[in-house]
Amino acid sequence: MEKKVYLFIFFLLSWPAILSAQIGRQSMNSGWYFQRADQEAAELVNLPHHYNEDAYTTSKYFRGRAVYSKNLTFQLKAGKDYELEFEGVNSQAEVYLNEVLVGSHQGGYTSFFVPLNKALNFQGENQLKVVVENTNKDIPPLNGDFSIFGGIYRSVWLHELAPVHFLHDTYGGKGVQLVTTHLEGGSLEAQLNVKVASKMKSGKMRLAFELLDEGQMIFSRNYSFKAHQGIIDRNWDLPTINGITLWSPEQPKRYTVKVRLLDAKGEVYDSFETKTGFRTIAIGPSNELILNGKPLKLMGASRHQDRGRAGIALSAKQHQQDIKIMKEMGANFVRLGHYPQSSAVLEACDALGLLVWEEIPMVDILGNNEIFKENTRQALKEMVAQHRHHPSIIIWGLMNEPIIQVPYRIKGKEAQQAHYRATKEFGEELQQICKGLDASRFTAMAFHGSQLYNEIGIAEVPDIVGWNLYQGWYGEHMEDFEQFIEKENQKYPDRPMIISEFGAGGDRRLHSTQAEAFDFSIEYQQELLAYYLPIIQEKDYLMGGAIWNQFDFSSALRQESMPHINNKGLCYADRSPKDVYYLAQALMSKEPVLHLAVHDWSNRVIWPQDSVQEIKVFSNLPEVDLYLNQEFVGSQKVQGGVAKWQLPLAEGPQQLEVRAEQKSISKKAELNIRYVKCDSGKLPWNGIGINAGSTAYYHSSEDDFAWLADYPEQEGMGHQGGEPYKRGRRKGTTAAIKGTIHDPLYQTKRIGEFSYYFDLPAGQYELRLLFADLQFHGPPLAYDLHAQKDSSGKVGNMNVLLNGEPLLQDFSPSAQVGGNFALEKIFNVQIGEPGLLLEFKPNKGSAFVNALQLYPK
Ligand code: GCB
Repeated sequence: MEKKVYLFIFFLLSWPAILSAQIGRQSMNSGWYFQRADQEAAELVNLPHHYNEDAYTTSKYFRGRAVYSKNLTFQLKAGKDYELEFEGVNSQAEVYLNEVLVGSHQGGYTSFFVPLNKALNFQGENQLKVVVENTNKDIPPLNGDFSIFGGIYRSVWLHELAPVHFLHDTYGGKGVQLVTTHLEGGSLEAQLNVKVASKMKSGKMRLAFELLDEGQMIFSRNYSFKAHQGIIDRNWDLPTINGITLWSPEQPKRYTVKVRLLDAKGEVYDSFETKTGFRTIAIGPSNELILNGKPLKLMGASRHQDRGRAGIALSAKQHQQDIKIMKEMGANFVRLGHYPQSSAVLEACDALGLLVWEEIPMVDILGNNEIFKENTRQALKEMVAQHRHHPSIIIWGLMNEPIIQVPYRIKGKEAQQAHYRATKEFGEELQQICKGLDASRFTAMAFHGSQLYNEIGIAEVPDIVGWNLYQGWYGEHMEDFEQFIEKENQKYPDRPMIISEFGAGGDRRLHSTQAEAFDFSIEYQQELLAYYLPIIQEKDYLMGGAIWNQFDFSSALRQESMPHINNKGLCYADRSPKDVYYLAQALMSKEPVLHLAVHDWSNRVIWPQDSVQEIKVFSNLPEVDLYLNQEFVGSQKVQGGVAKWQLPLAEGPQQLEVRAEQKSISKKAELNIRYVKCDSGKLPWNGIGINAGSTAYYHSSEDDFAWLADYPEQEGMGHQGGEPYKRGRRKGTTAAIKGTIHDPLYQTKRIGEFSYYFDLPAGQYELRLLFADLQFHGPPLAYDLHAQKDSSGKVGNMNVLLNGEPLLQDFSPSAQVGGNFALEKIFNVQIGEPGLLLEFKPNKGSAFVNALQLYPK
């Protein structure tokens, strides 16, 4: 209880604003020579730039050194001071001017300044060289589920400094801060803090402060001070400013702050201008967020900073677009996982009205040494200094799942315990540093669903405990989620709690009428979020939740259905929404939402057994009506954002329409249905494919071929015997399959002794059998198993018979190509009546097949 009272009082105070410099700044983004250490020739590039295209194709992407160089071509004025501002270089940088080291920086997500004068040549050429490294030995994060793209991936600016100018602090925070000391109703009390560097020995200076509302000045003041050589630190209490409209997600009201630095004659030396907003935050009696005196449930998603092939080298417009997509979804909250992001992101959150949790990249494990710790402290100090003026930020994140890697990296119980203690102690230190810098916001840490965080006491450290919970995904049962949070609330009723992550993978190529965890079907992702979201909204004791993740993102080390991509996004990497985006919208937005969730799977090539398809509508309207081919199907009440129909569908194009009479709105979509059957005497439309060992359909736009789920024989088609290959409770593997782009097709297989039958008309067919041994992990053995002894004991072999005749004998895919490698066998087969029977018979181990495909010739 004590803690809550403390929070309430402290956070009622508002936040400081720091204003950004506007004059004397030139872009340095164009025309850099770039060379990666492993490449022979330099190439000309523009910034933002990154050097890890390979993060999309290999987990062994380049981690190392690259050099960027360019000539400074600006007109330099003698007597002036110059400095460079780097908005972000991943992960460390050394800056050389004319071969003299003029600055360096550790940490890839915050900005830094480099003074140039000590090596500047005012007469001749100035060669600038930036040596970049994306290795992270002692720089957070040591580990993490995202790619560490190297490069100068945010903008670079050259600043020309006046003899008297605003001075940024050691951590890159700007030299002007407007700190709110009290805010009640529309009355603002604030302090203006200014740091100035002066080369002038004496002289009267004036500071002109203005606050503007839509271009109209609503407040102005002049403050005088005496210049002297060196650093001048001054604070002024502003008189109360009345009539302030508070900033909130619904009304992200911003004011323009202008501060100019002038001499007695009125000459302007430096100026700052920025947009800012005023709001209060507190934690209420039920641990809810109180914004401007009113409770507000935080609902939204997390966002990583990369975008498809552009990686992390993005324009301000691209960053803004992401925030716009989230705002349009109805989110009022974004977690910037797992590092400080571009100022363009935060400006967009200020402008559009999204509350922000921003965090430092202390992810997965603490580097228990002084260099790592110092780099982490620095990341925190820089994040707070550089972004504290954004009204959107309400939470500073200190650690994400900080002990998850301990069991894998630290051997021995005692050593592990010591590491847990060190992590807690360091957590306490970060908490203290953060509060010392900015007591006007909350701190949070995000924990994976382990009780260890409670046991080692680190859960007591931050103001808010974030839980990253994946019951029903990594964990077995979805329902365990509710149990987990209920228990936490019972045990720690005074602890503010937020669901900092929850989600499931979704791959538009995979669809299932029996969706299950780790099939990566679009349908399972929808089911999981349809379960979690309403619970998070309903539980009063939860401060809110952030879906993991708004966008599919790059994670070079991750494998799964789309190797190197984490596909838990509500949107694809190209930012187009998955249907599930509209579920989130239905549950978050105040605008009417009506969406037919059929866009991710509009071309359905399916078994006749699946002729009754579940059609879902995502909506926030109470009741919706469905029409099929202009005929009324029925009305449904919307529950938890979803209305569902089991709809028998005929073959061919089907026109769906959903209407919400209450709002007179409607949405239309077309579904194309094709049934694959071979008992009718006619040839299937363009062949048959079976995704063996999986209940998911697979349809890739790469070759527009639709593979059916692996169903037992019925009406002349399907398998008999065998079973899906399982590891534990999951079907198939998540390991990447080499030699193919169709990983999901190969990631499951049917094993044992089994057959497939197709009641096809007599004729000529092309038969393709697709194999990848998911149980063998060694290199390929010699082709002929009789000649080469199998020493692994795991390499099996099988016979495959076609209508009783041998098709493949003593056949072992792993002997030929090793494990997890795609091997395709193609046959021209002539069949007579009665159809095509394929038998898979084990010789050693079990027989298997990953997919099979038949084309009429
Ligand atoms: C987590 C991590 C996040 C991962 C996510 C996942 O708990 O915090 O970085 O990306 O799980 O998708 O597994």
